[in-house]
Amino acid sequence: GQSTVLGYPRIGANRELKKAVEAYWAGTIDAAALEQTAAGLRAEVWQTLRNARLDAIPSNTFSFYDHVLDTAVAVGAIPDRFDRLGLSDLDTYFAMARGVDAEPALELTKWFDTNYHYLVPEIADDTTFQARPGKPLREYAEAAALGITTRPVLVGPATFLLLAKTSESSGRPFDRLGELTDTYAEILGRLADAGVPWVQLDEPAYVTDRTPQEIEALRAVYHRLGGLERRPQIFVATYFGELGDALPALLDTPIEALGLDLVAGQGNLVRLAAAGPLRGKTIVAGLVDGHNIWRTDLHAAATTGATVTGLADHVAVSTSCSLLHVPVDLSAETRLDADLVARLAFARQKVDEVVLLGQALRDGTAHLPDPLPATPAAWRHDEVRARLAGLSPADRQRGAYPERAAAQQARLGLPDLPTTTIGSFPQTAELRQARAALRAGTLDDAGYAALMRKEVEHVIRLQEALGLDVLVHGEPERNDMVQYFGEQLDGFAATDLGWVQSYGSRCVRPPIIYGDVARRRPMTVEWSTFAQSLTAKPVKGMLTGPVTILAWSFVRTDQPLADTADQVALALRDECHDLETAGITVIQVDEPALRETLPLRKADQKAYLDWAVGAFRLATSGVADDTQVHTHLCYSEFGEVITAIDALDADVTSIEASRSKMEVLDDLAAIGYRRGVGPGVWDIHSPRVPSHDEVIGSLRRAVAAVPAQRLWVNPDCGLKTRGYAEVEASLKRLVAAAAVVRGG
Ligand code: THG
Ligand code: ZN
Repeated sequence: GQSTVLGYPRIGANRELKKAVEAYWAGTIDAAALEQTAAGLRAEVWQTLRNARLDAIPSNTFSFYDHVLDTAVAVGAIPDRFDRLGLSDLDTYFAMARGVDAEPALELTKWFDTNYHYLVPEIADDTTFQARPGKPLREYAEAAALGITTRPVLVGPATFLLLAKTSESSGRPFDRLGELTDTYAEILGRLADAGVPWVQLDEPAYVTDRTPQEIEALRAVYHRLGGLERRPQIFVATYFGELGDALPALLDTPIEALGLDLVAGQGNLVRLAAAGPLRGKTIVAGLVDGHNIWRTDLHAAATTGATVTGLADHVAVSTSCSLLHVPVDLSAETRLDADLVARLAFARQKVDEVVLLGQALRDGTAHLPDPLPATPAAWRHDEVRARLAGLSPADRQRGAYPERAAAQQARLGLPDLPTTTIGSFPQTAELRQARAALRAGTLDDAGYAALMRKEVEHVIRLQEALGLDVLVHGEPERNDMVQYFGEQLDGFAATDLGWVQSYGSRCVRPPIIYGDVARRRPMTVEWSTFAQSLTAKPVKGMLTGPVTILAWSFVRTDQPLADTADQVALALRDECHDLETAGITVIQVDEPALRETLPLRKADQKAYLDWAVGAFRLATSGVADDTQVHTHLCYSEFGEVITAIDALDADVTSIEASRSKMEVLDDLAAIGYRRGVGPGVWDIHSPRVPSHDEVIGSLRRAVAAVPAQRLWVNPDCGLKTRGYAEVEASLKRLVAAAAVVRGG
C-alpha cells in the first residue's frame, strides 16, 4: 500500500510560527520576514515527510492562523466588513482572525472533538463565492521547486458550509452548496492547469449526525466535481468517527479515493464491507491515531489494513486525522521516563509508523517491530483501583439541597446577591517573570513562594477594599490549570516541547495521563489556607474538575475514560476533604470543558454525560452539608447539556451570560434548576468596563428570573488575561450595582 498523512503540525518544532506571527503583529518584523519563516517551515515539513519515505505528501496544510479561514479566503467568502477595511491580503486575513478596533473577529469555535479552534466562516446573502486558489497553488509550486510533488488540502464544500454561520441572511449557509460547488469546480480546474495530480477535500462534518438531505447533497457535490473534465484526482478525507450513511453515498460518486478513520470509527469497516464493489476506488485507511500520542499497535493495525485490502482494489495507509493535533517530535523530549517514551509517538514518529504499515501491506508483517511489552507494574495503583471498585451510588450523592442551603447560610451569613469572582486575577508580567526565573534556576522555591504569597495578599486586600463577599486567592501560582494539577498527580507526565496549536498563535502543552491517577499530597491547601488566614471573609478553594482535566490532557486508551475520570475525581475528593478540614467553607470545582467534550454523535452523548456528571459528583459529594460547592462553566449556549449541569448538583453554578443578555437564566428555570446561580454580568472577554447602568440592568433582569438569595453577582469568567485597571474599575461597578439592586 501507499502511505500518506492527512496533515502535519505547522507551528514548527520550537513554535517558530507562533513567534514570527506575533512578531509581525507587534510590528517588529515585516510581511516579507514572516513569509520567509513560513516558507522555511513548509520546506522543512515537506522534506521531513519525503525523507521519511512517505509516498504521498500533503500541502496547503500550513496556515498563518487557521485552515478553515484559509478555505474561506480560497472561495472568496470574505465578509464585506473586512473587505472594505482596504488592508493588504495578509492584514485582511489577520483582521478576520483577530478583529480590528472597529470590527470584531470571526467567531472562534472548537474543531470537532479536538482542542483546536477554527474561525467560523460568515456567509451573508450578498456573499459571492469566487475561486481564489492562490495559496494552494503557491504552496504546490514551492514544494515542486524542491522536487516534491504534493497534494493540496482544502476543507470540502459541504463541511465548509456546515461549519459556517449566516450573518444578515434568511437562509442557511448550506443552501448555497450548489453555488459553492461551482467555485470548487473552478478551483479544481485551476489546480489541474498547474499539473496537480491529486487534491484532498476534507469532509469531517459527515462523521456527525446528518440528515438524509445533507447526505444527498454530499453525493450531489461529488457527482458534480467527479464528473468534471479537467480536475485532479479527488481524495475525500473523513475523520474523527464513523461516516454512517455518507459512506455508501460517497462511494457512489466518481471520486478516486475515500479516507476513513479506522481508529475513532471502527464501524467504518462494517459499512465498507456492506457497501459492495468499490469500482477501482482507493480506500485510505486511517490506521495511525492522529488524535492521541500513543504508539500504534502495528500488528493489530496491519491486521485491520489486511481486512481493508480484502474489501477494496487499492488501499493506502494514513493517519486517522491530521497530525495537527499531536506535538511535533518525541525526540525533543529529554526528561520523560524511558518506559513512557517507549509507548509514545508524536507527529514525526507517527509518520514512520504509517510508512512501516504501508510496507507491511505490500510485503507482509515480518519486518514490523515487536509489539509493546506489558504496561509497567509501577503505573498501577492498587489502592486507587480498590477504592474505585468499592464505590457505591452514595459516594456520588450529597444531602438534600434545602438542608444544605440552610446549613451553608447559617455558616456563611451571606447577603442577598452575594458578590464574588471566578477565581484567577490578572497574571502580571512580574508573575510570569518569576515563573521563568524559577525554571531558569535564578529564583529558588522559597523566593518564588514568597513572591506568590505577596501576590495573594495583594489580591485579598484588593477584594476586601472592593467589598466583595466571597474572595479568591487569585491563582498566581498556576500557569495553566490542567498543567498545574497534572504536575502534582501520579499518573501524569508533562512534556518540555509538546506544544499543540490551540488557536492562531496560541498553543498548549497537554499533560499525558499514562497510568493510574493518585494524589501524592494536598495540592492547593497551602495556598487556600494562607489566603484564608488573611481575611475574615470566606475564601474559595479552587479546583479543576475531572472532565476538564481529561479534556485538556492526552488520555489513556487502555481503560474507559469513565474510569480515568473517576480516578481523577477521587484525587479531587481527597483534596476537597483536606480543604474542608483546613477550614475552607466554599470550594469551587470548575468544569469549563463539560460541553466541549460532548461526543459528536447524539447516540453517544448520554453515556458521556452520565460518567461526566458521575465523576464531578464523586469529586464533590464527600463534603459536609455546610460546605458550599460552586462550579463554573465557560459558555452560555448549553443546549443538550443543560440538564447535566443541573445534575452536577453544585450549590452554585456560575456561567457566561452577559453576551447572551441573561437569557440562559430562563433556560435554567425551564428545566427546574433551583440552586444558586451566578450569571456573569461583566464580559471579561473584552477589556471594556461595563457601565453602572448596564450592570444594574443585567441584575434586574436576573432578579426577575431568580430569587435574590440564590442569585450571585460575578464576572463571566476568570480575570487572568485582563489588566488590573479594568479589573478594579469593573469589580467596583459590580459591587455597587449589587448594593443598589439589593436596596430594591
Ligand atoms: N488550558 C488548557 N487547554 C485549554 C485551555 C486552557 N484548551 C481550551 C482553551 N483553554 C484554549 N485557550 C487557550 C488560551 C490561551 C492559551 C492557550 C489556549 C495561551 N497559551 C500560551 C501561548 O501560546 O503563548 C502558552 C501558555 C503556557 O506557557 O503554558 O495563551 O486554559 N490546557
Ligand atoms: Zn470561564
